[in-house]
Amino acid sequence: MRLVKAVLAASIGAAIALSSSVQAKQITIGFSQIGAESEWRTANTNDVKRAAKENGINLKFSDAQQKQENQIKAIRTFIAQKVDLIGFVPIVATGWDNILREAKRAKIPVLIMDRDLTVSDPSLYVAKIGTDMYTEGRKVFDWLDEYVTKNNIKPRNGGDKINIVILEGTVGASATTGRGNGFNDAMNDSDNKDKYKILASQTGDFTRQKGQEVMESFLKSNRNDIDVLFAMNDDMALGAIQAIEAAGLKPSKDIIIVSVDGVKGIFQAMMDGKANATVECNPLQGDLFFKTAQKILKGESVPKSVFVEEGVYTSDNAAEVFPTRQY
Ligand code: GZL
Repeated sequence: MRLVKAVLAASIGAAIALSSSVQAKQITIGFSQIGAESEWRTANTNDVKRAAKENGINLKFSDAQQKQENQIKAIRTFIAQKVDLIGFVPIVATGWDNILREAKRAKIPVLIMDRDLTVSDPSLYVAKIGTDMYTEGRKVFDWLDEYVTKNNIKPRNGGDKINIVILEGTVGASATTGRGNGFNDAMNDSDNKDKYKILASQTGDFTRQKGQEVMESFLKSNRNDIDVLFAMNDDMALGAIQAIEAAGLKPSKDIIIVSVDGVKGIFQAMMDGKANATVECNPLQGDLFFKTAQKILKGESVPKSVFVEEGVYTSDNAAEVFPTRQY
């Protein structure tokens, strides 16, 4: 009987030691971030690093400086380092199949954050944590149409069309295609679709500088015809505001300005009377990302795609909401 008790005690001891060693083994995650092109991206990066720390993750973080080839190199390095899991934000939607096959051969799970990707085999990544960019685009048009109707906005040039210019995001990025498709579909579904005309649409690559430059070119060719700017992120809208003022026009009055993200800079512009509305795209995805990663590494099943919460903010509620903003 004493032998049985001794064996039982030893095996319980071994089980406790094993479980503590499993718990003690810190998870190592390799994460490839796009770069630092916008206030949104900086907030996203800060939240990833905060959440990794708070979730006890050993984070290997790589900044790709806006280049897909740098992301591919970073993922290959993570594979060589035998990390437990690979996370990345796909700067553009395509061109990932080969490197993700290498990760699959190395039996390293891949979890996507923020932007979406298109692969030939959905098993090349486990899941995606991000935002619903198509709905963000639809929300932009729905807000604009309600604003134009409620305020009885008329074309500045006396014509019969409300003329819209669009500052697009990075070419090939899911945020660009999603928001563009959402905006266009909402317009085409609207009873008021014949009121609007898209005068020009060009990439500003999600940066403030390019947004200003492209808006300057729009104004050069259509100064007195533009009624609305839809900027696919707030940073490009902030650059465009500088161009609009330099052209002697009043942003948010002569030209209605609606954008996406909800960063502090656009809240300040709305409070200054220089922007009209922003559709939130929530960058605070870190906790959801690392909790999902931990589930994956425990062998638990997770949904293929999870969206974080987001709202719409206007110059009417900017001052009230501003103190609560986290990014
Ligand atoms: C959207 C994100 C976009 C932001 C931009 O989820 O990928 O990239 O809207 C950022 O500000 O550059």
